[in-house]
Amino acid sequence: MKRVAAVDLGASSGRVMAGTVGPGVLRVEEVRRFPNGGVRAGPALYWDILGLYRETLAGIREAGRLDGVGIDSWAVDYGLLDERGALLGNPVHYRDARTDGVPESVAAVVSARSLYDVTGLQQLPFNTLYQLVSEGDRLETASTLLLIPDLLNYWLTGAIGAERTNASTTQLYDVRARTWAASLASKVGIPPRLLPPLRDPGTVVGTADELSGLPVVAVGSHDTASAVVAVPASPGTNFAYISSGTWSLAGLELPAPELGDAALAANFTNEGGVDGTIRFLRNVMGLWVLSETLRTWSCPEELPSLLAAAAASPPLAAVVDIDAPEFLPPGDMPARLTAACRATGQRPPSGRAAVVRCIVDSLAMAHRRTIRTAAALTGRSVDVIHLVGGGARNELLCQSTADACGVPVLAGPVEAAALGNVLVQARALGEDLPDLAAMRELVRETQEIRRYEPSGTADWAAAEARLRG
Ligand code: ADP
Ligand code: LRH
Repeated sequence: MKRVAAVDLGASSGRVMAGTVGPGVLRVEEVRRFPNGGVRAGPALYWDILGLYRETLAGIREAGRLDGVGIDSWAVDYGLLDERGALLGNPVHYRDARTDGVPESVAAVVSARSLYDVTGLQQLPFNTLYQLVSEGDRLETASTLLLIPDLLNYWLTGAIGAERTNASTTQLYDVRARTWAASLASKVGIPPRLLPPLRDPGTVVGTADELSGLPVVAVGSHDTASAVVAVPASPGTNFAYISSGTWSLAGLELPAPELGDAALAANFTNEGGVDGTIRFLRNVMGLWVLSETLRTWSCPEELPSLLAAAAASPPLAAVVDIDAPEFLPPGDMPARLTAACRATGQRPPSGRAAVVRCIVDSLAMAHRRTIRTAAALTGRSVDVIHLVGGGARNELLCQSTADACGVPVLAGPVEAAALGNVLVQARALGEDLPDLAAMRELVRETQEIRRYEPSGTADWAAAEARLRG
């Protein structure tokens, strides 16, 4: 039996969970949860990285006796270290506007096709490559780049390295060779010396002096990689997954990257998973639009009652393309939804319940489009969708996703990323969990999962046509 702490830092909240793993046993309990999000200071949007480190340390100390700790977080963002190992500037939030226009300038140097050939990554304006290019001359004073979990691991242990699943989200990683794409980095003006040695999930990074020598284990440090470890898929099923939180990461698990022209045109990503798997998925804008709407209305605590009211409003009265770029930056989402409805000739939702219904329907519609495209691009069929993460608590979203996609949705676990983190640590520390199938079986046997059948009550195909205007 092992007892480990999983530090899971999401864009909306961070948590330290204590996990117990043994034969037939998988339990996680929340030790500490703390809010996370952007901090605007002057012209820039930052993360409160020192606050996150402080909360992480406090949570691990609160967890009691432990055999290890592992950290996962949202992807792409980083800190730069100087040659002394001190942090050069506060990590910038991926929703900051500093990369506006950068993808276009990079495209003039490296074509989208050759970028995709090497990295297999979805074009998102905030990919680490674009963020680094936007730093300009500042890169000259830096000696090392550390992604967020690697930065916290470094502060805990003094060890420098880049965990592979998160490295695969930078657009500086060669998805086939499984090395840094050093010549691509040079071509776009990023010094390859910044890129630290790669490490695999499941390796021990070092020990934390501040925590009485506790072993620190590299997990799938990209939160989505950890979440997909804990997708409770049964062997032999044709499953898709949606890791539903701030983003909806919707797609398939593949044994090898899919880098064809159609995948490039559909802007699908090939991220590296635990045990050499590939996550072939698209970033769908996610529950961010809903949480930002509630922030605009100053009523984040009213989420459950607003969802209940939305469930009682008519479905598909208005749907928008939730993946449109205007929904990426922070701001007044209800106003943006109104504009998007008008632009497609639809009557904008009136009243809060209708606005929430419009967001949930639009998100379910994007799930439909993305899962169907993933299936078509790979020639696979999808018989069931596993929806994990905070969105599994949203019954309206789960039911609407089953309805939109026309297949059952199995919702849960809610804390999938923490569970995947705990499982990979437990294996690294000697528990008998030989492969992903064994880990998923343990999740299936021990965690609460709820099934939603497609109800067939609304015409999603007609609404999809309307969305195009
Ligand atoms: P992240 O890891 O990206 O921060 P989470 O997986 O923690 O995201 O999911 C957060 C989302 O879960 C919230 O934005 C919210 O929409 C949803 N959520 C949390 N609690 C509830 C609840 N009680 N009912 C419905 N949805 C919820
Ligand atoms: C989800 C996530 C996602 C990334 C985004 C930046 O938390 O890691 O996989 O694309 O954050």
